[in-house]
Amino acid sequence: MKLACCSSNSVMGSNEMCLLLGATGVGKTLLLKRLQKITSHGSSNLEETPPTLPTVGTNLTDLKLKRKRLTVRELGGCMGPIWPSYFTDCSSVIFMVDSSNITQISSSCIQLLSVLSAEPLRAASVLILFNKRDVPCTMSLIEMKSLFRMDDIIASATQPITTLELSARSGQGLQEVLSWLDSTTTK
Ligand SMILES: Nc1nc2c(ncn2[C@@H]2O[C@H](COP(=O)(O)OP(=O)(O)O)[C@@H](O)[C@H]2O)c(=O)[nH]1
Ligand SMILES: [Mg+2]
Repeated sequence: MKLACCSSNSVMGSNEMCLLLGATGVGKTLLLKRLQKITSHGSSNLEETPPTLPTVGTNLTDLKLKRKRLTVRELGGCMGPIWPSYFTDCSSVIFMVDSSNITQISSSCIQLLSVLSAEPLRAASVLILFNKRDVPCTMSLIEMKSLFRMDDIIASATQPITTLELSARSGQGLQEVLSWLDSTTTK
């Protein structure tokens, strides 16, 4: 297990902060590794899937985007009860869902609703990622959004919400995630 790991070049406090939330095993750490590789090496060669360890504590990654620098803070799924202590001073939130794990949908939905109703996040930009699109027989985006009642969630949320399909393994959707991160504005 990886304990409270921070990337070595993290410059906490000086960058805009994005929180990366979601249940254990949805693919948060792999997403960060992919984004860091693309932004630091300009490489889109994603043939190999780097190994990930369960994140315990928080994992900070700095990204150099086209328009700005950004720090992404992954919070391990098992830290759910203390996620709110990280809600201040963040301008955007990525909430990740494993599209191949139907048993996680209701708990993910409850976690998402509690994130969206948190006062410090009422003006944050929110990206909901349906990951693991490469796994055979996953539900379609339309089916996932329907199970989450996403239209109702978006209509009642105070935040601007974007939804995207992703495969952190194959790379599908990674460029869209980078574009979204680059386009969010600071509170
Ligand atoms: N098939 C597939 N596996 C993935 C994908 N994203 C992550 N994984 C795998 O899911 C497992 C958990 O990933 P990890 O990034 O550690 O999840 P985290 O707990 O949310 O940080 C690892 O074995 C990853 O390789 C994906 O898009 N497709
Ligand atoms: Mg992790």
